[in-house]
Amino acid sequence: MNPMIAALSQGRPLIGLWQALANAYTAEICASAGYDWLLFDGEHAPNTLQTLLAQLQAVSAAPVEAVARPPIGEPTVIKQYLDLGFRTLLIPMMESAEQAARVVAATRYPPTGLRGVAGSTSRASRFGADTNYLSTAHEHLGLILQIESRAGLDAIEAIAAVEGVDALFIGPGDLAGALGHLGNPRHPDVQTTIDAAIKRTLAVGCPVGIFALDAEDARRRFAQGVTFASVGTDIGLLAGGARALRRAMD
Ligand code: 3PY
Ligand code: MG
Repeated sequence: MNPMIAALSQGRPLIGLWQALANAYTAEICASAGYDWLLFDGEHAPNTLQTLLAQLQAVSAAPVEAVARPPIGEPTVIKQYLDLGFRTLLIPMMESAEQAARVVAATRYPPTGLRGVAGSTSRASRFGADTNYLSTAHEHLGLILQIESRAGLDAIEAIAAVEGVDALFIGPGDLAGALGHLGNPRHPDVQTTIDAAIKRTLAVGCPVGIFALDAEDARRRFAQGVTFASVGTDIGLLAGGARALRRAMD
């Protein structure tokens, strides 16, 4: 089983750090900091398959789950991420059970799904050294779908019920925009909507995670039953540290 999904099913809180610098060296630093998972962002960070590969290689020796977010939940992109060796994916902007089923199918080989077959040229199969890869790949995958729009909110139960969906993840940034509070995820309307989304996801027995706004927000969300939260970003740490040091010299 996928170790992150196994830990989530035991309800162990998993603390994550967002990786948006698109850089293997900084990813290696973050991988040594004790987080449970790192999110490599192909949606909003300037990543290519090559930069994602370098980051995955840089963290491979560390006891941290490398989660990747493709820019879109399309089969062509998903197979490239899986072939690189990412086994846990976070898919943005999920809005219906049909869409979720298509994403699940994109991660499974035929006859259950429609993932293309790279065979021994994929890093995921250790270049053919894992001779069972084609028949066992699905056992190691973790699939987390993002809820971050009104349509996504409406479909929480339906999306969570799709076989192969392991967890849902709330995106407060996009959700704030969708609810008319662009740039203000702390707005009370956004916060109460998130409270309800968490409750509804847990009520159908599905683990739920969130992009927490800060450590305090993460603690509050864990107390509500969220089992995985990113608590900051590499960019935030670098920018915050750089600005604070400069201010200290005023
Ligand atoms: C959001 O907040 O919209 C996300 O996708 C998490 O970064
Ligand atoms: Mg988003």
